[in-house]
Amino acid sequence: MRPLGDSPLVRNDKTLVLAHDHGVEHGPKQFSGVEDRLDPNHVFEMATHDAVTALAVGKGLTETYYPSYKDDVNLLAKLNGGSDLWMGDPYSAHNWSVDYAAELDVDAIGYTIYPGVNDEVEMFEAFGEVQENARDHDLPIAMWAYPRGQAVKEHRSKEIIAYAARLGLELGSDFTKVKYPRSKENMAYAVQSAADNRVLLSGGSKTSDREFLELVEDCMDVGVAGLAVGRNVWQRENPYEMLDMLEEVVFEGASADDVL
Ligand code: FBP
Repeated sequence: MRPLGDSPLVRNDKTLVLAHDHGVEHGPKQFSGVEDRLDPNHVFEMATHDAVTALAVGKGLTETYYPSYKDDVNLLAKLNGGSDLWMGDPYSAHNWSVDYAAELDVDAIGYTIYPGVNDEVEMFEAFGEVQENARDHDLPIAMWAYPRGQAVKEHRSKEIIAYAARLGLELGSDFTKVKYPRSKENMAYAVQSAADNRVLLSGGSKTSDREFLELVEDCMDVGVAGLAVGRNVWQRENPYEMLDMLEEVVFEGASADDVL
């Protein structure tokens, strides 16, 4: 595993990224029932919870809100993204640079790739540049590895998620965020496929407390390095209660039963 020095992203060898790029990826409909969170201050405030080792947001939220939270929030700069209005082949447009993110004093870089899409070549090349630039600035980089495209019939299958995890190792990420491949055994295979790379579970749409915490427990059991979770935290009526429970399951090895 590439050492990360004293990166604030890691605590007891584990990581919890609060992902909040949904305003780009899915738009305001994601805030239905929790409209107060359309104000990003609420989510920056959540990211001050001890369980959160980094908050992943894009350029606009970083420029506008991060200056007020710099002392209390570690920021993971999500450099690319795309709206769900786009009807073409999946693509994630790069709209700010590592240099600019470093100027804004962020703690880490995040970048999506869609292996298998028609533009895979461009996405891999772009990731290569971003990765080297992140190294120049000594910033850890997290890859959102989401296989898509015509050859990907089932994007959460055992082999596809293991392939996504492996790509993180091969292309030089420090963390690789993958979707849950439908079983604990399949996740164990993804972790094994990633060898020394740190695999993060992508949270997914909001489920019950028990369902989500049992999923997290299963993933931690098989060697996942932590989570990059959005909706299962910030869409909750009481996100702080969930963060309290996640803190114990992710960093202290508690079970879902222990914390519920
Ligand atoms: P969630 O935990 O809410 O699933 O967030 C993780 C994430 O990767 C976000 O960073 C991103 O906005 C979203 O999932 C993409 O989800 P989808 O693949 O469903 O568009």
